[in-house]
Amino acid sequence: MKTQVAIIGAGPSGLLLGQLLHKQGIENVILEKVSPDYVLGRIRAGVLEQGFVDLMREAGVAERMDSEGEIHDGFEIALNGVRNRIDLKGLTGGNTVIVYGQTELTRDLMDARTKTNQTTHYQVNDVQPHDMLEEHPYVTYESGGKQYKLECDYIAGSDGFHGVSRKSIPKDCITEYERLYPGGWLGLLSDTPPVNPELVYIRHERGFALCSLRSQTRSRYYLQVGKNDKIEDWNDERFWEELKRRLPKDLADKLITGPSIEKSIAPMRSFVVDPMQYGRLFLLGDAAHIVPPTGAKGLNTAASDVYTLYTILTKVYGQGKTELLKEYSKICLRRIWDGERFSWWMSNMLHKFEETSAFNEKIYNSEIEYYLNSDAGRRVIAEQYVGLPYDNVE
Ligand code: RFL
Ligand code: PHB
Repeated sequence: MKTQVAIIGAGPSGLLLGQLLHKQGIENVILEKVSPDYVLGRIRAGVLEQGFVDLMREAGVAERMDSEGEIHDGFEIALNGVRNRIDLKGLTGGNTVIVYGQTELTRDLMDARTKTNQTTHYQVNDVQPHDMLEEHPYVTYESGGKQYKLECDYIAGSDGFHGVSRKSIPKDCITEYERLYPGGWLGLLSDTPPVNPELVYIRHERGFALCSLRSQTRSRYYLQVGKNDKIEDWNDERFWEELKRRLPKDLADKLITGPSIEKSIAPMRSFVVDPMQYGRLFLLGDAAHIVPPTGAKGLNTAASDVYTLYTILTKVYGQGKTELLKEYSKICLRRIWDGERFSWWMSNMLHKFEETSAFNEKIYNSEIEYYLNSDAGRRVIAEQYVGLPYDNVE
């Protein structure tokens, strides 16, 4: 078997890259470890920057996102019971974000791939990239008891944080930067009307909370939980009680609760690998970097990697500009570190970690109060939340 670009992983990064390359006439095959239903069952991101939205449009898969996604002009940060609005549109000269679930956009990308008869092999095992430093790399895998070899020009490693792509690079060729946070996010999805039409991020002495949504009838709430907490410790009743405690009073009074349709705990981690490439293997999205979810940057930083690789490969195949290939990592990492810094900062400002000294707690409280009470401070938050521009690829 032969293709131009072998893509490992059918998450949003791999699927979006595949669709964009297909639009440019660049053939690709996706290899995915689990089933389509399993991929769609993972409830994750909800907030899309303009850059992501533009890529979905360029890929020709934006119809449902444009009709069902909600444009958000602002969001709130509640500090010790007081609500503060960040007017994204006003503070950034007209920029906004779109609330549209990762599950939905993944479904749209999968459907587009099926309609255009592109190949995705689901439930394949032992995926392994080979000869990444050679001119003719290939990927081997097992499916239905048979071994396969997929020859290609380039390999896109978009198989998430636990995937095989990054692990295939010799340790002495990369540097990994990591910060683990003591605790995680417990998320609950319910078919109840959201407590507020816009997102509310909450700093509270009992810990961080977030009120998010998928639509005006479906809510997504999160609570910061301890590092040893397990999902079994949190029945729905305990979740709602704790959320009410952390909400500003007016919101607590109007919170509508209901049975959860999904509940999971996500760890909080900052992670970057440098460089994000090894010969003809290019890492994208969570395979190369992770952020704690506080700034809503995970999927959005993945999108800028997709943009960069897609633009480079289009110029390589269309204009023979192979010299651009070695620029991939450098172009991606500049913007990635912006996303890492913002997510780390938002996490520090809004969470309560046991390891933080009483002095630092006071400093964080003072710092976020300062930002929220200053026009310049709110603008700094708004500009990063809507997403910094993509770097030129040339
Ligand atoms: P994914 O989504 O992890 O997809 C990787 C795919 O690769 C497959 N795979 C393999 N396939 C073949 N062989 C192997 N050996 C393989 N190993 C793995 C996996 O099965 C999977 O299908 O990575 P991708 O595509 O880079 O996408 C990244 C995003 O999923 C992630 O960054 C975001 O979800 C992060 N995130 C958020 N990002 C935002 O931009 N805005 C948000 O509001 C936001 N909220 C969130 C989030 C992540 C969360 N969790 C659970 C970590 C909220 C949460 C709670
Ligand atoms: C979500 O809706 O899942 C969500 C929104 C904003 C975040 C993280 C997650 O910062």
